[in-house]
Amino acid sequence: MNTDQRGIILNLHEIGALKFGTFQLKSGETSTFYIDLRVIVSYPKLLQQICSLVSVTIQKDIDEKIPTRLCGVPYTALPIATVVSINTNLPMLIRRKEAKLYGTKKLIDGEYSCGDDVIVIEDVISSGASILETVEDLEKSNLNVSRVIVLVDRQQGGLQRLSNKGLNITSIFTITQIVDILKREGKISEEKHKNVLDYIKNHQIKNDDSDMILRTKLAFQQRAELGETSKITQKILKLIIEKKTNLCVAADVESADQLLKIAEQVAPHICILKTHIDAVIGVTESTIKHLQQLAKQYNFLIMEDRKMADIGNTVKLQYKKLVKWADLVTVHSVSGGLMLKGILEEVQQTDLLDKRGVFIIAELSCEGNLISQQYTKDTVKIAEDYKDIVVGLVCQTNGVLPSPSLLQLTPGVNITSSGDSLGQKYQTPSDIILTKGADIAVVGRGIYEATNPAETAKYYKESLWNTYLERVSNQ
Ligand code: 5IU
Repeated sequence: MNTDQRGIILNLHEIGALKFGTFQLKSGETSTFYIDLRVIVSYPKLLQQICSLVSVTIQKDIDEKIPTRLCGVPYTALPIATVVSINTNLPMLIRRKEAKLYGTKKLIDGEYSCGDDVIVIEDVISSGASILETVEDLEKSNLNVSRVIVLVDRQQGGLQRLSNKGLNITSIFTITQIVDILKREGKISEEKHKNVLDYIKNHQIKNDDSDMILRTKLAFQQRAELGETSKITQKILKLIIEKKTNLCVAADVESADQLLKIAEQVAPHICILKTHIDAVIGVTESTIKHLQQLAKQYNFLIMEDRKMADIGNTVKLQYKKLVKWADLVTVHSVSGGLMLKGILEEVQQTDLLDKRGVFIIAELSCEGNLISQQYTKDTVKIAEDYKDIVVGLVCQTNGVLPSPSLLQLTPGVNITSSGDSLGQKYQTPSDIILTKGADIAVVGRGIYEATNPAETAKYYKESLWNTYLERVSNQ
């Protein structure tokens, strides 16, 4: 720590921005220290010194031309971001705190283009919740948060938590550095110093992977009742509960006749029939009608696994044909969230909201695929942002999907084979439901290539359902 930084800490203490004693926090908790940087606006010289530190910290990014915008987290960090903006000549954006109340109102003020890199500035971090809100709003506006700079880290685990979520986040000061200097300079007693360190140790935030535990531990019924579960996801959950099946059969056959035959055989045992209609020869309107009749009679949904991946406008065009008959479709997230907006618009126009849904591919089961961890993480965010239309993710690993209001669909299940010569990797029903955290399992060749597809489907159905019951009973 250099003399400028030491000087800033001493000044902050002098103006009462750093207080030590007993304080009641907003949360109701009692803290042994209180950081209130709002007062710095009344000390322009100190404000300038702090902002110079921030400017120096981000200079390397500016030199490398990474950021194009700055954004302060309201309210305390706004004047800091403003001064840094003037110092560095980086244009600034403001995230409105109140926009949420009005739904359609703009979230971000200022000028920007889709994909701009933004540096977020915050005064203090404890849990990191307000930074996350800002990051989410920026991302919803198609901005990319390249870095987060925090003035003071209360060292309660918030910074680590956000860093684990993939954010490039650093702090200028930690509370330990602050109290070390203040003790050394005789500004606070040994006892106050110790109280602060004890407080940090005993007040670490809980790591909230608890959401994840919640999803796999909650029963489908409980998940259907959650306020944030969409109508279409509720519909799927209710169907699964009624039929006691979380089996989806992939009917990857070559002809329309074979498709109808396998659909009839497995119909009583499935919640979803997954099709690749574009690969089936001889499909006519009457094939589709027949499938729909079966779906109605045996209470299952039809999912066209088209894995659309084009720009929004093209996906919307492709979807125009599918919306008429496919209850569910799959999409890749590679072109970003706006593609889902196109699908949602199409569903609204055809008055089918609550009857149509999308699964997004977040991971693939085949060897050598190019999906990275970051891609998967970003896909989860897109799913969360478009919950009205997205019913869940297609993924392979436990921990990817935290939200109990979304569904995890996992392909690559087979009890008699470990894979194929083209990279497919298989797992057992119990691997998929217990270890991988799947809600719905997809079985293709394991069923349609079996000597008796109907019996085999029944076997998979029971095995998957019993494993699901085991999972939720192990609370
Ligand atoms: N499918 C996968 N893996 C994936 C994705 C989709 O196998 O990662 I995304 C599809 C491909 C096929 C079905 O339609 O699921 C699995 O069929 P088999 O059980 O026959 O391998």
